[in-house]
Amino acid sequence: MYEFIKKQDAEVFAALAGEETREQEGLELIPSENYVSSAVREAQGSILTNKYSEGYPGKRYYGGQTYTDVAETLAIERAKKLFGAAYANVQTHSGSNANIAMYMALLQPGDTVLGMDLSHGGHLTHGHPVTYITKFFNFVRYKMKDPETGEIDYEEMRRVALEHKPKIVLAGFSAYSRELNYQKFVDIAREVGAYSVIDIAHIAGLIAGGAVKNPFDYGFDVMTSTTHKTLRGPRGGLILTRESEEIAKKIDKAVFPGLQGGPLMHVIAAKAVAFGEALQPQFKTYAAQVLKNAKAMEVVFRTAGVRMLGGGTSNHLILADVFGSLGITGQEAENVLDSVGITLNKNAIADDTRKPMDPSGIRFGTPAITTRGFSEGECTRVAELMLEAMKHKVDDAKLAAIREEIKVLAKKFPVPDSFV
Ligand code: DSN
Repeated sequence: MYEFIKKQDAEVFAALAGEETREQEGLELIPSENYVSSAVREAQGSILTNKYSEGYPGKRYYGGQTYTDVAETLAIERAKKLFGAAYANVQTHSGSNANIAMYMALLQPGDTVLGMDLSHGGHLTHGHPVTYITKFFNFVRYKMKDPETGEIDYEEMRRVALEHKPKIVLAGFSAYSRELNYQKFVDIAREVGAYSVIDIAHIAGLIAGGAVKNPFDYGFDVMTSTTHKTLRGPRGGLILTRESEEIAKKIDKAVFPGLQGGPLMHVIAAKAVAFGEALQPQFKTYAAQVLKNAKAMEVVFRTAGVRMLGGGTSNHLILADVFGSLGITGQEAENVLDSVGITLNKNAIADDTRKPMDPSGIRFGTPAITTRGFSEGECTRVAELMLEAMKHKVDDAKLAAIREEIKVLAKKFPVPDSFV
């Protein structure tokens, strides 16, 4: 592998080879990461990177689009089928771009969005003050009513909506482990005349695989997403419109020429391949197993008395208050687990009193290890080893033994080349 890079560029080759070993010998528990198939990587590494294709299939600004049109149309049609959408835009380079384009399509400067507070699980692009979009749009927030159950404060959400008259009611999250009450979001949006939008980046694969509910079944107008998390595609974005042609047209215009220039046609071809994989029956089994594996890890943490935000998980991720329960900070936990070959991320917990760079929590999940073929037994063991490592964070001999066990486990479950 990488034979041309190896001959030509020793420095980049060393980085790629190092990452290859890191991924093969360690366990990836960052819940927003996954492994793609070799077919997805072939498409992403293909000659389509050579092509400029501004515009959309059949309506491009440059010539030579016979094959780019085929690739993009396949991606669009497969995305529509996967999610039950009438329209799909597959051009956004990322989930953040998908959200920005969605705001540009549906809002005028100064309009208001009602979204989830970052500290309760929302995403930066849902209106965190550090982001540039907050200079143009006004963001108001909702939170969990009770971090112990994860239930959203829908009454307060409705009150804020009635007071601020948002143009968008935005559901979705990047650090939240329960299912939302979709009907309440849609009802509140309709009551105040807002668009109902959900950012499904984290759970797109679970929706596509039928392991969790599809928000379109509850009447959401638009769904934004990434393609590289549970959906197991290349890094990129996706915007789906349930039924309105008017909204879909606004979204297409906002993506190009509004926000982006030439689409990444190699990535779009890789999206088409990944969506094709997600349409296979095996993907349903995968999505269901992601949830079962997360539950198995939840049981270990609960038995050990570790506080989990939302009281546990109904999806692919767990947010654990390790500082409150084990006296180890999120950063310390991330470091010690990294040293034994387990990659996850520190994460703020609801109303965290600690700083974002060294918060109280860790966030971890099962999409990537499930792709490797882990089932509940392996996941239970990984959760036990995580607790052991955190409890013995200064015991080098113990940590070395855990590192060895992780390496053996990882080697037993190599990252597969193909999922179909
Ligand atoms: N960085 C992603 C995540 O980890 O959830 C969200 O953008």
